[in-house]
Amino acid sequence: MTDWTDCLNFGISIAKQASEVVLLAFQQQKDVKLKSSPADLVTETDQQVEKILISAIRNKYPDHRFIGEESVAAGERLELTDSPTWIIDPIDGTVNFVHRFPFVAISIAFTVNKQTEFGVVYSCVEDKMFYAQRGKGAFVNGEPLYASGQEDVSRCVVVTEIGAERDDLSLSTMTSNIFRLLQLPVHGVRAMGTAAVDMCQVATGGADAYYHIGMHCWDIAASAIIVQEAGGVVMDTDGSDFDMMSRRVIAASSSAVANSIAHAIQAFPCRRDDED
Ligand code: LIP
Repeated sequence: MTDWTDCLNFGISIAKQASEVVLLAFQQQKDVKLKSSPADLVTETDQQVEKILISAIRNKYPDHRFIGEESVAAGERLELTDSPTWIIDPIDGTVNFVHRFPFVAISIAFTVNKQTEFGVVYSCVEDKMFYAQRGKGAFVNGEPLYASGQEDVSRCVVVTEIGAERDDLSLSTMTSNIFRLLQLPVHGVRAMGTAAVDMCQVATGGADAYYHIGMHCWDIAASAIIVQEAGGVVMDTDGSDFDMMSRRVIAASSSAVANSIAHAIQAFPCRRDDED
């Protein structure tokens, strides 16, 4: 079995280096462009950081492949193969970044044979480096992470996102899902504006669950393994196995909480990430 620790350490070091570009631009005026909706934003910094990360990795590992948010937005085919693949979100929380809301992350996952070997989520403004390697636990700034283990959904803080969709069906499903959860009831519902950091809150035990429909593989691939390695559970919102391409995820402190949320919420249709 190959040990991917060197790749993990490299991922951590380039995330840290690239964060200098993010933090410098964070305070400045940005040139903002729209992608799929009026709430799906991109800046020059997103594109610049993705290029920095990909070129650094390509120099060191010329045979490895990439799935990058901005490369896909620019027309590159999104295909997860068995080859070693880096799945990159250069700035998760671009809306936060544009508004200087202080939760933005560089998210890097690494897969081999379509299985995630490690994930790195660097929450740049907070200076929190979350990472996990398959079978080796999850950490933040070197300290081990543990999910809360909570089993009773009515005692949970649940994180979710409003998302970028603005069509009537997505909006009404998303808001009625929050209503349904509050009716269970849960202790609270939160949204930090970045799926990667949201899911890492489940890994810390600060939140007990996270669910979202409509995000992409680069938003959640890294944080999914961080939650799992912290002892949490990750599944599809329909209760089936987690599939990073399905654009639906529940991350939770326990199977009981994940299943309670899966029963409570409804999904709206969205194309899979790997659909042509
Ligand atoms: C965003 C997410 C955010 C989610 C949006 C979007 P981006 O990623 O992390 O939490 O609600 O749907 O995917 O575009 O900032 O990388």
